[in-house]
Amino acid sequence: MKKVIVTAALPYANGKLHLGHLRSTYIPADAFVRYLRMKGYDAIYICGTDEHGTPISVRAEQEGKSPKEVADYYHELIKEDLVRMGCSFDNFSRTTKPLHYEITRKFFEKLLERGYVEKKEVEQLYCPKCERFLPDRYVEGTCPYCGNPSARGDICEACGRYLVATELKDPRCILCGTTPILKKSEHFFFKLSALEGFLKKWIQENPKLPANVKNYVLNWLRGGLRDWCITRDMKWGVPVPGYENKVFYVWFDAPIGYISSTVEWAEKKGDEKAWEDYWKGGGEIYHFLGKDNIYQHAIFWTGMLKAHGEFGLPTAIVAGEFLTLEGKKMSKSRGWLVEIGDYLSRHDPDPLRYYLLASSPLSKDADFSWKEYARRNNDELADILGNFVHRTLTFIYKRYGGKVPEPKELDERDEEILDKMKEIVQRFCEDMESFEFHSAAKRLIELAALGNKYLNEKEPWKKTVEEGRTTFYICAQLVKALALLMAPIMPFSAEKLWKMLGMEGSVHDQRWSDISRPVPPGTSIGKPEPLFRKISESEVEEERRKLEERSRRALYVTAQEFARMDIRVGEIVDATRIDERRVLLKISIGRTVKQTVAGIGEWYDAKELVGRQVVVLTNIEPRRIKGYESNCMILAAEDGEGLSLLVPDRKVERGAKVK
Ligand code: B3M
Ligand code: ZN
Repeated sequence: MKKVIVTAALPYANGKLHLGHLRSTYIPADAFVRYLRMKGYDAIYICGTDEHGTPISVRAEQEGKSPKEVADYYHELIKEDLVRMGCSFDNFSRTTKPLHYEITRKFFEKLLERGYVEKKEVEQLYCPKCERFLPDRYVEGTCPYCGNPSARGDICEACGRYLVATELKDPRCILCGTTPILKKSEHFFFKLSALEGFLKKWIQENPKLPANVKNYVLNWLRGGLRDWCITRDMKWGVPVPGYENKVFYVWFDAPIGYISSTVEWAEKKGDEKAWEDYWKGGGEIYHFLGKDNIYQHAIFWTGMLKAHGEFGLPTAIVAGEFLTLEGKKMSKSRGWLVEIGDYLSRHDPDPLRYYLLASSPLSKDADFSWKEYARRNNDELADILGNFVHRTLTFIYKRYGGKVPEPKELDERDEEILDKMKEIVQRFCEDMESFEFHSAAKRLIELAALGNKYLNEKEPWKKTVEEGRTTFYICAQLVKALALLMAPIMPFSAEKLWKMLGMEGSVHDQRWSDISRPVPPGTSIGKPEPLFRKISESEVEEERRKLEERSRRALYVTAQEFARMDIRVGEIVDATRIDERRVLLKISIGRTVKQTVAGIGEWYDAKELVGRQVVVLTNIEPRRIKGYESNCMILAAEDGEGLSLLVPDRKVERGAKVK
């Protein structure tokens, strides 16, 4: 049996997933693996959460939690959402498991041994105020390639380029806004430059690589490849052997997670070596991911696999482009998104799976709108597919005592319908194999529409029960084929239909090759029930209202939130410079022990500050900066000329509340 491994990008365990994730990655991968299983392949779906890197540690720092706590929380939520959406994972692991640490370390050692990794001393961005290196998301700046002003230290989300933090223009520390300095540190580099020729050829010549992926990568490759720094100076991550405060870069350990999740799957199965057939035994490897992950998979990961030497290379990398919501870019901070859990609290998974697959090719951007979603659900799923199934089954139920009738001799049209059915199934399979999921989803409706047309032509309701036998026999065959086509796309409804049709076993255990094996006459069907629920106009309005409200809420600071800020007028009683660059001032305010370390030394002289009244946020979470406690924040305005302290426009009582 052919071994196939299908992976979906490991979601960062730092937030809930939304419709965009489902569309680009998890639903297409699931439809694909379900399709392959029905082909009789030994296909497994492997995933897990990506729990390292600055995406998690930044979030943890902002919430005052440990990275592990954040990851524990989101791992469960993410897994539950995906499983409820029908994702049929064979294993869903975590990159914080000891097994993953061990496999990552071994992978690294192998690369070292084969000469693909070298140690270099390099200059890294360092925040003098926070006294720490600023890896990846700890620094923001302007992208040198596309000018996006909020590019991060490792990636520009606007142009998709992988960046090196030191090439950012106007970099700033995301914790305190300070301009970082360069500081030397020892790091490991993966020799990507040595693999440039190989990667170029591999991408050009890979017949299964979709065009969008190929084009992106070839375009990036034109700029040449630089060696890639795979370690970071921080605590959260897979430790680099032999160092205290150094971990692997998250994009080094995360894809190794595909392997460690497969190893875990084999161990759980009690067949420890079972994973090797997939990764080492010439199995096929399909990676599904969002378009912002193309570079890392096509270049870093493929390069790592090649350099390691013992594993197969990806058969294909399938990348889903972005999903907009009601025509606008989705945004967490602006509250413009629909979370999976929220969707599932009011709707079924299948219509969404169908919509996300059918709405546009995976290699093109798509839009989700509630109106269009309801239209597709109502017009296509309920009125065409559901309608044909329901007509057929209720007729059989009522007129034929709930048993699929014995056909009489088939006429030309009957034969033609069966041929067309096989042809549509054939096309469906071709679409699935070339990742044209939108086209495959349409075949489903095409087949149901054919059934409706056939019924309307035959008008069996105008005939006697006896005369209608052949027609309903043929319709039962179409219903069975529909259940099969639905299985990868709408797994829950497909199973429901399979049972209603009175078929044995699960629809998910069927094979495409069984398509022409007829539903035997005499098969007892169950009581027909509608497969799809219509979505009303008022529901659409309600969903839109919810969305608008969510984004309004995200925009505003509530009165309660504002009330939590204790802002007061205070008098500076002492100010001293504390760094040689004369930027940082340690300032004491009032007679209480409020003290802050502020980067205003460029604009204010320490001495002239003493005695002045300033506006202070007094209950900001205390931090240590340069070894000093900083437990309040002085407010200032910033413009092109620099900083200007906010001051009351007459002398007010010390401690006066600002509201
Ligand atoms: N966690 C990026 C993301 O969630 C990253 C994928 C890893 S796949 C190995 O967008
Ligand atoms: Zn800083």
